[in-house]
Amino acid sequence: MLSIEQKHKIVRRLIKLRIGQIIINEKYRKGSFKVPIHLAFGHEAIAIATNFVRAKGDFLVLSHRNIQYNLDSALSLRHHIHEYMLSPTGTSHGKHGSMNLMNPREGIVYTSSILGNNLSVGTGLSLSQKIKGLENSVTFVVTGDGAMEEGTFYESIEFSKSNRLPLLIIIENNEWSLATKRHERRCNIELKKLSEAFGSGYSHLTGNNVFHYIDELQKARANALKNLCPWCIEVQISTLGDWRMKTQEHPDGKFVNYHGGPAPTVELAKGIYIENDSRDPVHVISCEFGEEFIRKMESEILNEVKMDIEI
Ligand SMILES: Cc1ncc(C[n+]2csc(CCOP(=O)(O)OP(=O)(O)O)c2C)c(N)n1
Repeated sequence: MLSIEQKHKIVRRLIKLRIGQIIINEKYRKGSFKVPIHLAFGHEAIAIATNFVRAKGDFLVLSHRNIQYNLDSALSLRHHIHEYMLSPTGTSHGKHGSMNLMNPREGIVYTSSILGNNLSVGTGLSLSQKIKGLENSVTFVVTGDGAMEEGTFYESIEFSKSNRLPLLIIIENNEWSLATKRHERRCNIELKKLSEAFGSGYSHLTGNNVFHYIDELQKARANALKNLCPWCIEVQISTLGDWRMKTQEHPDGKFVNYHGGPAPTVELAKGIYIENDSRDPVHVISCEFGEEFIRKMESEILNEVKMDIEI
């Protein structure tokens, strides 16, 4: 059970992550960065929950869309921004940029821009922990619904089950892969049944409530360790900040997933809320703590950020 102080700290991290992304988006739009970035508005609840639940000695293994995990773990927004400028003062000394950004000091030991590659690397890392006798170490791998189509997804579940490895696979299912919606490109994959077929655990997370996600991840981590098996955690996510293209066929606008690049509809001047429903983790915590509390936190964090970087 989280204390109210712990809850406030978590809310603060979530708002800080949203503000950090908004500021990066502004700078991105102005052409300040040397690398392409995949923003993750709407992915904040699962990222904060994962970083909160990870124990010392656990590994986190990421893919191209990793800002939500890395920015929350970064020493400061300034260090993170410097990394995107490929500056030696960046989080990773300007060597990894965005799509391969890792932070081993904070347990983010590998990040890959090669779709699906992080699953096999994560499985191997988990095996190495077992060989070293580090029995309490869990490896978290984050992937998307598109990456699930890579063969290594299935091989990694099979391998970690066969070798009794506690591997937590977090699938951020935003229903999109580049410019195609899931149903446009493939059949539905019933991940619950697939997990059962391998003897892997499965959890389905919806609603973007960071505290609920923490609960569920803690249970999944404990179960994966107890049963020494992989655990798939499918998280329903909407990547926010999209735009709508008016066409003859879609006079009200066809949804366009911006995948990478600046989010066209997000602006610092509009504040930290992007949607007024459960797709937006900021809206969800606002329902629990009240808008006034969130706005106060927003302005405190913005003041801190202004002292740290030039907006
Ligand atoms: C092996 C490989 N194939 C193709 C790509 C190109 N690519 C980059 S991101 C992406 C789509 C990823 O979709 P998803 O896993 O759903 O993540 P999302 O971007 O939606 O968060 C593709 C096909 C790649 N990076 N690596």
